[in-house]
Amino acid sequence: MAFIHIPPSWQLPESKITAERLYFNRRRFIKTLVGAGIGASLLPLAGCKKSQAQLTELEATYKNLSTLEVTTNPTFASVERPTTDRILASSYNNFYEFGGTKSIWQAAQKLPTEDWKVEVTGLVRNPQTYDLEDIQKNFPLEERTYRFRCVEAWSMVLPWIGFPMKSLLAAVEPTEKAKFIRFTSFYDPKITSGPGFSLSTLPWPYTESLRIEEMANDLAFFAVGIYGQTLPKQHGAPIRAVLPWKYGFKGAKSIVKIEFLEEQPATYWNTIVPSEYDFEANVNPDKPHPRWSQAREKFIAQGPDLSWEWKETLPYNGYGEFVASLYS
Ligand SMILES: Nc1nc2c(c(=O)[nH]1)N[C@H]1C(S)=C(S)[C@@H](COP(=O)(O)O)O[C@H]1N2
Ligand SMILES: [Mo]
Repeated sequence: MAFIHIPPSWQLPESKITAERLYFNRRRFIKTLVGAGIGASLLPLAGCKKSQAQLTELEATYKNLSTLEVTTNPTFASVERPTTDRILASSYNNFYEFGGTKSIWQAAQKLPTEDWKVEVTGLVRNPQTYDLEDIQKNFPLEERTYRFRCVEAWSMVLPWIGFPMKSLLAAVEPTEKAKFIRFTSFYDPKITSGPGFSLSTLPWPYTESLRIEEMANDLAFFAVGIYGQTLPKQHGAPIRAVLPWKYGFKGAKSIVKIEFLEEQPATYWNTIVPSEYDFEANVNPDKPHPRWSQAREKFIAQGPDLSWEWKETLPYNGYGEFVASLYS
């Protein structure tokens, strides 16, 4: 195996240094992930025409979804760009539990979503375990059309259905000690076969985290649906995080656990390559990724075959009026 230079710990900023991160970064991860992870193959499907058989199979992934009758939140009824065609959004995904390419929609159908439960635990006065019925009963659903920006410099506009994270805060009442929230995604090595390389060395399960103040922001959203129906598995059924001012990787899919913590936890991509995926991960056109510019994005809107239009990337993905004060 080729040797890849890993900077010694004294070259990393102090804040990045924990025993766990050093262990993962230096001993195992970077050598398999640089060149194989996020961003390695932008738009690998470009130029590929979907066959009729593929289109039929893709549409079959919507067959068992339920229709959700919800009202649109008028503040988020639309953005200045067209909504991405459903067929594109559901066939161009990141979900490393089911593969390291954008074409995981077939593999993701193995995700078992029956009897799903979400445990809400940690520093809260009122811990809960919700099933999906409880969620619908406790949290009125609404539709919000949000811009979506992946750290790999592609973007979409997606019509999510769900509820604001601040409603969950009100329901479980975090204690004064709670400073961070951590989302944990479904993981079962018998089912989530991973991206096909270094499965046992990746920091599964996928986790992501926010500061409590970020979770309390009006934009932070749990999605249980998209395009008027429950989420197809490839989008992270049955419940996932949507944080439109941050890069897409902060939006953990298929959440099974939500924990309130005192300390900032390690998270999946930040553990693997901290120099490329910082904890905050706010969309920022002026801060290039070490391997590419973030000034522009490939906006993916019209299908069924993949194509895009270059657009300028906006600070906070266009949501500065809602979130900039969190970072001043
Ligand atoms: N559990 C889990 N959540 C995840 C990912 C993942 O690989 N696993 N990928 C992230 C990334 S990089 C992006 S861009 C979005 C993609 O969401 P979408 O496929 O629904 O568009 O999911 C995020 N959430
Ligand atoms: Mo992403």
